[in-house]
Amino acid sequence: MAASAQRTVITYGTFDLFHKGHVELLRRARALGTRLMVGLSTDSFNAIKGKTSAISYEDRKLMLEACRYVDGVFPESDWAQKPADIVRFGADVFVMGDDWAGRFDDLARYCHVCYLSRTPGVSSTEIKHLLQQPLTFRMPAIQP
Ligand code: C2G
Repeated sequence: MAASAQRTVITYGTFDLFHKGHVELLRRARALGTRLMVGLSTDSFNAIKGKTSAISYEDRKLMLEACRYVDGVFPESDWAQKPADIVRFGADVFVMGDDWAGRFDDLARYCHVCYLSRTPGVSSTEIKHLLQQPLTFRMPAIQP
C-alpha cells in the first residue's frame, strides 16, 4: 500500500483483564485508519499510574496482539513518550476513551486527537470486584 494511503492510528492503555470495553475502543480506533498501533502500559508504568494489573505485560501483550483490530503493540513506560511515538510510527490519529477527554489535547500539534465514548458498565476494576464475590452466574448444565 502506498505510504500516502496508510493512515496510522495510535492509542495507549493497560488493557488488563481484556474486556468488551477494550475491544469496542480498539474496533472504533482501527476503523479510523488502516493500521492501529497500541502503546501497552508496562507493569512498572502501571505502578507510576497507581494501577496494579492482574495480568502481566507479556500476557496482556499476547492478548492484544491476538485482537483482530490491533496491528502492533509497543511498551508504554513513560507519560512523555507519546510525541516521539507519534513521529516514530507516523501516526495520523491519536485515540483515547473519553474518560481522558482533554488530557491529551496538546498532541494536536502532532496529529488528530480523538476521544471515543467509553463503553458503559464494564471495567477491569469492576471485573476484579466481581471476582471477589461468590460467583452466582453458572453456565447452564449441558443436558445429556
Ligand atoms: N475503555 C473504554 N471503555 C471501558 C473501559 C476502557 O472505552 N469500559 C478505554 C479507555 O478509555 C482507554 C482504553 O480503553 O482508552 C484502555 O483503558 P485502560 O486499560 O483502563 O487504560 P488506562 O489505564 O486508561 O491507560 O497513557 C494513557 C494511559 O496508558 C491510559
